[in-house]
Amino acid sequence: MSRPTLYVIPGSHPAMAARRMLEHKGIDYKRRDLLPVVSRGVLKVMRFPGVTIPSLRIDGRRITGSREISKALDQIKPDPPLFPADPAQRVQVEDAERWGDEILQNGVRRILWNAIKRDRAPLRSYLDGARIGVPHGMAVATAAPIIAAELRINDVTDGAVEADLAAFPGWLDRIDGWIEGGVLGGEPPNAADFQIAAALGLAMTLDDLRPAIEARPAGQLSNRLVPDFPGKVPPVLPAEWLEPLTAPG
Ligand SMILES: N[C@@H](CCC(=O)N[C@@H](CS)C(=O)NCC(=O)O)C(=O)O
Repeated sequence: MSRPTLYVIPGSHPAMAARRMLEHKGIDYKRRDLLPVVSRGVLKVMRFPGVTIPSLRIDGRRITGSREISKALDQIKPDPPLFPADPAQRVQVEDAERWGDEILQNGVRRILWNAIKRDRAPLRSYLDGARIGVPHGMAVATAAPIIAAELRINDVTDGAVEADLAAFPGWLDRIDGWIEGGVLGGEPPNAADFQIAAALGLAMTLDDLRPAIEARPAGQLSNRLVPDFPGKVPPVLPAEWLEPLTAPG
């Protein structure tokens, strides 16, 4: 098999999930770092089936989407498996992975872009170790149109982000429940573990969110599977939006 290429955006949580899954499988790959929005054009020209990150070129196949990638990796290299062999357990992992993609991943993305809208300087910290073809300082200085596009593409309204933060404690309860029930946090880690751990890894790069996450089983799972998520955003979100996360009990 020629060396697969994984297309990522620095700081992308589903891309981090794909990276960790490839590493977990022991599949050597090339990483190509792209800037948001620019990524859409590149993936289109390369005839991927979608325009989002992560996308993976492997074994002559072009795959777009973190969940499509987890499935394909198990077909291409079954060991160690990303999905349990037992059909009932597999459904539980698929459900948790889907929730991690559709609910948690989108919520964390909206929260991050809302924070970046308020202070763009931390963008640079997400570029650590990335090769984007332009100096990192220049990328941040010229990021305004990219930020505006991401706010639009991802429906990042203040109302949506306030609602995401209100829902966040319930999301953490759900993840802790899955860990307690053995759907997440087992050995070997499954596709839902990687999907959810990567989203929480990105969430914990925000100083506003980390204290509410890191000590919980969910936060520990993330730190174990994605210990080095680059990026750091100092406190920037309105204090009243964070009350659901800081309220005792
Ligand atoms: N839910 C999909 C979505 C991916 C997604 O929206 N990726 C973002 C990066 S986190 C992206 O491609 N953003 C660039 C853009 O939309 O221009 C997955 O898990 O693969």
